[in-house]
Amino acid sequence: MQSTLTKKQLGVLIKNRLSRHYGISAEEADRKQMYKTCARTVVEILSDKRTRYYQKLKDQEKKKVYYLCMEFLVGRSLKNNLYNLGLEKEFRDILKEWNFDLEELYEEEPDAGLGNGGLGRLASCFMDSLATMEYPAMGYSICYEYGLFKQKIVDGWQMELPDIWLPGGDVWLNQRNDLSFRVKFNGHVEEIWTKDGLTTNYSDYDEVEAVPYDMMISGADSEGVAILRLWRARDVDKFDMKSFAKGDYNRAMNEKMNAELICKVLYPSDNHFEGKTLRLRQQYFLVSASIQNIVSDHLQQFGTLDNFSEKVAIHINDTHPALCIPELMRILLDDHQFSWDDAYNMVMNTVSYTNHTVLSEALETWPEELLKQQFPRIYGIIQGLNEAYCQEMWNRYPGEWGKIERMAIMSHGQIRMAHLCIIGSSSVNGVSKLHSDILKSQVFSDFYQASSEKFTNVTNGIAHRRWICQANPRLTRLLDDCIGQEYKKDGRKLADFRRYSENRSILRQLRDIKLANKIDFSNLMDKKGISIDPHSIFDVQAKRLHEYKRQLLNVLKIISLYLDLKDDSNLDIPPQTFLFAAKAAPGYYMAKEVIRLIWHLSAEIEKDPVLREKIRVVFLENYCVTMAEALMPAAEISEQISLAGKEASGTGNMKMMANGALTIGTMDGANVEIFEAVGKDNIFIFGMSAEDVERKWAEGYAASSYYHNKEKVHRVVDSLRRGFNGESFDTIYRYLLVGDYGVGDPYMCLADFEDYLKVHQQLLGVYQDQHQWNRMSLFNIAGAERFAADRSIMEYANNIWNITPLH
Ligand code: 26Q
Repeated sequence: MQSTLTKKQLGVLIKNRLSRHYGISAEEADRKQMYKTCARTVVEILSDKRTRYYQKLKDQEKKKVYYLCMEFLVGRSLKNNLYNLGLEKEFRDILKEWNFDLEELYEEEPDAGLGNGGLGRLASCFMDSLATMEYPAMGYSICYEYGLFKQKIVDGWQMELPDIWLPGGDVWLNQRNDLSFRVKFNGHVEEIWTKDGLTTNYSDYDEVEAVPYDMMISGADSEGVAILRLWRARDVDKFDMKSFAKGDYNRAMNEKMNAELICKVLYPSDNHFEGKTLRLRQQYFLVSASIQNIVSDHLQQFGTLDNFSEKVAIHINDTHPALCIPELMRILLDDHQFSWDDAYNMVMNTVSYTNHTVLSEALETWPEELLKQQFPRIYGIIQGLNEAYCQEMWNRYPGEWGKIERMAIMSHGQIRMAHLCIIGSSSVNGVSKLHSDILKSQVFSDFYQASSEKFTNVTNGIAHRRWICQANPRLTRLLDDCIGQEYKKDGRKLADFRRYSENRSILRQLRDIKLANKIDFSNLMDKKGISIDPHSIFDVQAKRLHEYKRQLLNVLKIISLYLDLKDDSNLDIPPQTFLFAAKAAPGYYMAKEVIRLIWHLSAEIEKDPVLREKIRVVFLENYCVTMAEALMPAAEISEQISLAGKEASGTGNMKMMANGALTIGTMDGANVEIFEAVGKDNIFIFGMSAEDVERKWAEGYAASSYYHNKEKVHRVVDSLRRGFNGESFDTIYRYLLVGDYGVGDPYMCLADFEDYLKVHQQLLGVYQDQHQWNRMSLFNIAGAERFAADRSIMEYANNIWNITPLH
């Protein structure tokens, strides 16, 4: 990677800044001061770079994409930006002269945890690709004061603590004092007939000011900088003078508190819809501020909206920003006097939508009444869209009331946000081949029949520079030696690594690298008082805790092994460490129960000095991006065991394979494409396919039949009642056998259990043959070739957004 600043120049920049901010010299600074100063220096470098880049973009009048998402799981920024700017060495060297260790400074930075998991991390990986490939792009989200909660486990039970990231994280945010927009809530809408036709009058509304804070993300070895614009809510009338004058001080202050409540905290539910009014207000706040900003920028540059959809693409990441569709309609209709049809066509030609889930409990539906009360004008426009669409379908499918009812935006007093998105977008995509097929054939099949041209797939990808080059420098050096540097900008080149599959020296080096990474990770854990044997197999399941992801199935497997070992402690199995990392949504009882089970099982095993040499269970507290960056390079087995048909894609699966872990998984989400990439000999697949699952439901599924007929199932399930570490897990026992509907758990753990055990045994057998294992690992690293976020972004750019890079 290129750099333009010398160590000396950097030294001057940093010293000047230290003296300006703190009045101290480099030798006097403490670590925190030095971290902040380095971060501020990087921000200054980025600002210059951005100015140059944005001028070029403007000169070229390029079409731009705006990526709207309620979450961006950014993680840390210092290391990523230094790496991408090609300045890591210069910073490291100058800091060393002042007795600072750059790696230690990195540790000073809190994670920007403005996301729940996969969806938010994907958005962040995409920003990296957009900047690196010099696509004109901007991300929009909310500047939450508190990100995703910090997890603490007390006696096995998850507790949530606030994530206070801004002191320390704020250095990356540039407040744009010159820019703000007003977002209107509540009030009344009147329709008025004038000589020019129907107009609307909106009155009695409340207003909140949206103030942008920009985070800059450097492209890697490129001129590009992506801006992530985070909105903060501020009270418009800083103070309610009327109440104040009347002596009502509390009320005068309360008004202000209400506005600022909007960006107080990120909702912590992942893959689960929570119909809270404040969440809806957050969504509209993001959407309204962003769309106003986009339209006003466009007008400033072009002086007209006639070419809007030729110059602007707006992408909505899941349905959460769906209100941008009626919001853009509103601006075109009310502020710019577009006709309804022109406005609708303009919106449709501008907006595209990605779906991230097929779980019915995650699909957003909001009560009509709530929308009507919160944003009456937006409600009216949604009604209009609904009526027009139903009419169109009526003309197309006369008499098919059932079908039209199924497709409507509004039904039974609810607004279906996914339908609004499909109807208001020109493109709808899923995030893996299987997922996109399920959207077409099941979830949105009526829409697919009506408008098949809208539907497409873009399989997810990861920022491989972050997840390989930055997170795993040892592997990066080996790759550089073997296949050169090209893969950094062109992920497909990773495929060249396949050439080394018969090279014993390279395979041994791969093994040494994995061991060194495992030792690093256990040293890191040592500091937290957790002891892990780096010579045991690292078997990792790291992802949000959710029933469909089946952490419970993994636990059942471990219990089975544990019971085997209790029966015969001489059992010949290689030592294994089962690592779990997962946050549960705070109100998700069953998820918290599973954490409790993992924790007590771990405690029970720890008490047995013989057994714990063979298997150990570790629950890693407070999983976050930074922990993932240490964990992925150390993982040997990647657990991707969701019930087939439920995981839209998964991206942890890609991160682990890229770092040489082998997948044990079901044919779900992107696992299917990982299987295609590495071939059947380099992955451990088990369990029912998505079709098998459908068939099983149709035939009639009963968990108890597995319990009664399969001896191993019986034994494991019974052990839950007896419990571990003195705690019973009767709730989980009943969940598995009875569930909410009397047929057992809805994610069919017991149905896949025996096959899972069998394939896991097989995997342990292969592990004994180190040469074979390393070869498989190599094929996984090479196979990660197609899972670079750069590839995903190129597909979006070419097939959906129709944008081209700067050069
Ligand atoms: C919605 C309404 C109210 C409150 C919260 C939410 C909400 C928040 C987050 C709903 C869903 C999410 C997150 C979903 C998510 O992360 N999905 C994951 O997206 C990844 C990227 O495409 C996929 O790889 C995963 O398979 C998918 O589960």
